[in-house]
Amino acid sequence: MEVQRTYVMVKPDGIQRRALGDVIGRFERRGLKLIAARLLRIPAALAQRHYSEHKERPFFGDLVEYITSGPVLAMVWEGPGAVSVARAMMGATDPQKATPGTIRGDLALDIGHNIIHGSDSPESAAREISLFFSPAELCDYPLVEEGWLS
Ligand code: IDP
Ligand code: MG
Repeated sequence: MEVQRTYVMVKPDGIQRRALGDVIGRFERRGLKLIAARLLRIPAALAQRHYSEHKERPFFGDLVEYITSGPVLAMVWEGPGAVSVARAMMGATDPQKATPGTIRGDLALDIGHNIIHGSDSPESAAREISLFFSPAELCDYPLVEEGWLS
């Protein structure tokens, strides 16, 4: 499987719920590699760009308000098939429909407070990574276990 990078973000409710260690631990245990991480309060203009595909949706205003309501942890994770692997680990957008064992299925109850974001395609990943990180902030380094994972 092709090595990919994906943009993952623990949303403000995930930070308030003290879910950072759990979420990061899941990605580490799966074998993905952390390439970049930054804690930030997203400015409204950046939130609108990040979620621009949803700008006509009725929940867009609430979504921007939610994602800017406190700090988020922005991350880039890398590994074979990282984009779809991360999406599967997150579970369905609506936590009511998310399978137990997934992040949303284990930690969330409400679509308006679903803990985590992950890119939905390699193209979205490239766009979202570039919104939150400069190329120099992406760390390229080997992990000794890589030969055991791919
Ligand atoms: P995703 O986060 O699983 O990719 P999207 O459809 O891209 O799901 O929606 C982006 C985010 O918008 C969701 O994670 C959720 O926070 C919010 N959202 C999506 N649909 C609704 C809704 O019907 N009501 C409120 N918020 C929603
Ligand atoms: Mg999405």
